[in-house]
Amino acid sequence: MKPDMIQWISRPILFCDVDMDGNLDIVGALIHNDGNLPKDKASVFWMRHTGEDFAKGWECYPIKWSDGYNSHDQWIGEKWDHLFPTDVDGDGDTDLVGNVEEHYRWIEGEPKSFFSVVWFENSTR
Ligand SMILES: [Ca+2]
Ligand SMILES: [Ca+2]
Ligand SMILES: [Ca+2]
Repeated sequence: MKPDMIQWISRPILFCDVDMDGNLDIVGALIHNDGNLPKDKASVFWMRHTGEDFAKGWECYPIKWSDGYNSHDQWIGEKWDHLFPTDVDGDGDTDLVGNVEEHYRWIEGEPKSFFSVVWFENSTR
């Protein structure tokens, strides 16, 4: 069973050896559900494979917690589209690059849309 922090609708999911221990891990991201992605959900997460039983040998870590914004609308909220593993800073470990959309947030009475490209530096080493 998935840890509670990632029990939500998933978006990008990919295998990547985040901690370079020779075991492929899983990184992924979640999406809002009708504008809601609760603060207790990891909007971007890392599931580390411990190398033990494939069905049970997983530890789950948040890379980014949800911002908890709740618009109550279908297509509005924190929506991760892509994650791409690559060594952005050239230090030998694999970082993550992702993009996220947040549509029509109401800020000071005006609808605003945000499209962001985000780099998550790998700090496991
Ligand atoms: Ca690993
Ligand atoms: Ca790196
Ligand atoms: Ca690093």
